[in-house]
Amino acid sequence: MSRITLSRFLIEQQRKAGTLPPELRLLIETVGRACKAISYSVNKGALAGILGEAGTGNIQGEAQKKLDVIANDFLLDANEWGGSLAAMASEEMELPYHIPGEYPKGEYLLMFDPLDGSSNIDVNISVGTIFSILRCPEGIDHPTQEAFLQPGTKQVAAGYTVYGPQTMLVLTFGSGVHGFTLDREHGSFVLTHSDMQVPESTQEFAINMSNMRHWEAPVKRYVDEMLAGKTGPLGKDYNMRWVASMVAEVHRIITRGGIFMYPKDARDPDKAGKLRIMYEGNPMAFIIEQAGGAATNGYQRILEIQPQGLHERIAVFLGSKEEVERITRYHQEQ
Ligand code: P6P
Repeated sequence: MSRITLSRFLIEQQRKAGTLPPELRLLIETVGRACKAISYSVNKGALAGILGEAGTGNIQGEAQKKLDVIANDFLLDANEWGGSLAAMASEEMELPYHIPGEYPKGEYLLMFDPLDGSSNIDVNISVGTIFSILRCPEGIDHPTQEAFLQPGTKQVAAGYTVYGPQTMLVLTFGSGVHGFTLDREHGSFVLTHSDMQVPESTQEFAINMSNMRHWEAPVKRYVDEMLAGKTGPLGKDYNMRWVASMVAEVHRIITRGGIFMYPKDARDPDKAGKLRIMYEGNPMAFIIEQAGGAATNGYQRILEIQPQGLHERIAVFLGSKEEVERITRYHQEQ
C-alpha cells in the first residue's frame, strides 16, 4: 500500500468538494513543518543544551522552559511569512502576534500552546504542541485579542502533535480525525490512523488525585463511584492514569478510550480551572467531538462557551461519551 503523506492527504482532501480550502491546507502543512522542527529539538534534549529553565516567565506567571521559547519561536517563524494568517496567539505571549509588514496577510487566526506539559521535558516524559485555527472576522486588518474571542464551534481546524515514543500529528478540519506518524528517515508525516474514534465507554480515568480535597461535590461523587469498583454503583473496576501532559492524555483517550478531567477546585476559587479555553480546551474538544467523544466544562459543551479573554481558563471533562455525560449530569443535578 503506497504511503499517504500529510501533504498528499491534504491535497486529496482539498480536491474533494469544499472540505479544505487551499489556504487552510497550506497553513496546516506549515504548522506540521514547525512541529517537525520542534520534534527534532525535543528529541535532542540535553545533547543540544536545551533542557531546563529559560530564566524567563510567561503571561501565565509560569517559569518558561528553554524548549517552551524554542517551540514558540519555531511556530512564529514558520507561519509569519506564508500569507495565510491575519495574526497568531500563544500561551507564551500576552498579546496577539501581528504579521510583520513585509509579509502578506491572510484570512486565518492561529492559536497554539507551543509545548504543553513542558514540566515533563527534563524528566523525558511525553509533551506536545496544540493548535487551533479560526477565521479572522471580516474587515479586521489589525486583529486585537477580540478577533480571537470566538466560540470553539467556529474553529476551522485543530490538532496536536505528541512528542512521545513516536511523534504523531493528529488533526481535524471537521471531517473526522486523522493521525500521522513522523517518519524521521524521510522527514515526513505519514497517515497511520484514519478516522480515529473514541470508544463510547471506558474503564480508565485521568485526574490529578492529589487535588481531591479541593474538588467540588459532583467531581468527588464521580471519582468515589469509580474507586468503589465492581462492588460500587458502576459495577466495574476502573484504572487511573495521570501523565501531567494533556496532549499525552488526549492521545491515549482517542486511541483506547478514557476520561480526562481538570476540574475547577478550591485552591483558587476565582479560576474556572487550570486549562486555557482558546488553545487547550477548544482544540481538544473539537478533536474529541469529531472522534465521537464529548467535552464539557461540567455544565455545557466547551465548544459553545463564548470566551471572554485570550488566556481565559475553564474546567475540562473530555473523552468517552458515557463518562463525560455522567459527570456532566452530576454537575447539573447538584
Ligand atoms: P498538574 C501541563 O502543565 C498542563 O497544562 C496540562 O498539559 C496537564 O494536563 C496539566 O497542566 C497538569 O497539571 O496540576 O497535574 O501539574
